[in-house]
Amino acid sequence: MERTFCIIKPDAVARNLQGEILAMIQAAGLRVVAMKQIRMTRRQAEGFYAVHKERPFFASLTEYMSSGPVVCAILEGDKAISRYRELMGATNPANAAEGTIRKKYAESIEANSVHGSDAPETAAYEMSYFFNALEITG
Ligand code: FUP
Repeated sequence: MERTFCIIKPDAVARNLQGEILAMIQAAGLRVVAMKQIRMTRRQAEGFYAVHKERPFFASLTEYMSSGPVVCAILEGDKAISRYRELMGATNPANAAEGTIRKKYAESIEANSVHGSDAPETAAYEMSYFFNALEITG
């Protein structure tokens, strides 16, 4: 069993798509073991994306991620990290495969509807950034 961290981003929450995206995640066999809807401050978004702070898109990305509410969740399952990445699709929706969340819902490379951890180390950091032990159920 493996856990990964997921965000349903502001563009998707603004379009009331939380339920449809969670349905795709659950249909893929991933289980939700923690979940909440929050709105990040600019500073909190900068901390979350600290790994990208030298990238040209950092300012725009952190402004966007703090522009409205998001749903944060921890997903559990066999090979959860790679299975959820596959379900999300490519970062740029123009390159995302049919049947993926980004192909179906993403608006642009920035407003791309969902986030998912890319490795066990980033998953651990991201889960602990948003959830404490009491908020994670077995
Ligand atoms: P991903 O893991 O698919 O979310 O993609 P990255 O970690 O490469 O990028 C993180 C986020 O930065 C993306 F979800 C959207 C944003 N981004 C841009 O806004 N412009 C880019 O050129 C690349 C990424």
